[in-house]
Amino acid sequence: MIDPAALQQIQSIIQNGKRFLLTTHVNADGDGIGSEIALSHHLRDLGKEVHIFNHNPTPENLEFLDPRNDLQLFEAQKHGELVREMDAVFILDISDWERLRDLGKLLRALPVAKVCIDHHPAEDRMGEVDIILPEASSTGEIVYDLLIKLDARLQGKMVEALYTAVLTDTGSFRFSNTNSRAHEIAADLIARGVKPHHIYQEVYERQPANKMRLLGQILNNLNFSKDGRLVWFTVTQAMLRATGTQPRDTEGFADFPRGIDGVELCLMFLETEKGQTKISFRSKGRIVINGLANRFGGGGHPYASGALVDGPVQEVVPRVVAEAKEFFA
Ligand SMILES: [Mn+2]
Repeated sequence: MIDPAALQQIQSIIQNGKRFLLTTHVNADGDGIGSEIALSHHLRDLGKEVHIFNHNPTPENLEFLDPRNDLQLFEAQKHGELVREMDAVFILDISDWERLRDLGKLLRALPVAKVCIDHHPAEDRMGEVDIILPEASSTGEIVYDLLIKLDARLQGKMVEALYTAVLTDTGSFRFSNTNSRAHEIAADLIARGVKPHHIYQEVYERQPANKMRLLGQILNNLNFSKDGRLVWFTVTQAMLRATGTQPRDTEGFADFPRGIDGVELCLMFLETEKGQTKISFRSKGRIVINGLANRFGGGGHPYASGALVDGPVQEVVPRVVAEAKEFFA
């Protein structure tokens, strides 16, 4: 439930502002991008000027949401001045300044109205208005509720974007965050014109063959422990080079081994270009793992978390696996 006072504040921020900036976390996903697109359409319907700045190029499977190329790659040099001219900022699907990189630094110091909408358990206070609802399936769910309350005209790309947000963040309505609200919203969006098979094809059935080859290698080399309840794998830069893939192609891979009977916890270790280790923690729902992610400087949801650790995979993997094993005691 969106707090009525927060809703009123947002209404006045929108009413009083002319130029709006929208952003989301690094490695923007369907939820972040879907939320940006939906909200941007509403603001434009009201005659507002909208700029959407992200930190990475839009993943190919989400490009269908942005036929006009509204999503821009933020460059501090090029866009700094424009950002300073904004009347208000919407920060979506993230409540951590660090994960807004250079743009975060700039925004944090900027004396403009900031609205943060997120469903991750929050660390920082981000804006004048923070709508942080960890019980929501997705940021898309909160943005949908907000847009309904704002009497937005929900149609076209807006409904596709919201559907994509809920669909992707619930793992196609499979994960533990899938709630009745997510289904109700999906049903309403379908009634408003979304074609589920169309969205599914765009999001999930246009993957590059190279990505599947990389996945094949990974599935062939899974490591098991604790009687098959703990599974982990490593993706090295060498594997990416050999298959002609990018780090972003590993999106969703951490969820694959969940399909194996008996698996309770899956860890994916991704070697970054700079030699750090990016960890994805996925639990099937018995073990709460954001505490484990916290120990390595990360965070997230109880059953889906992440961390970025300074240190090479060879060193980080054994350390994290050893600590993960303690969760099975
Ligand atoms: Mn999300």
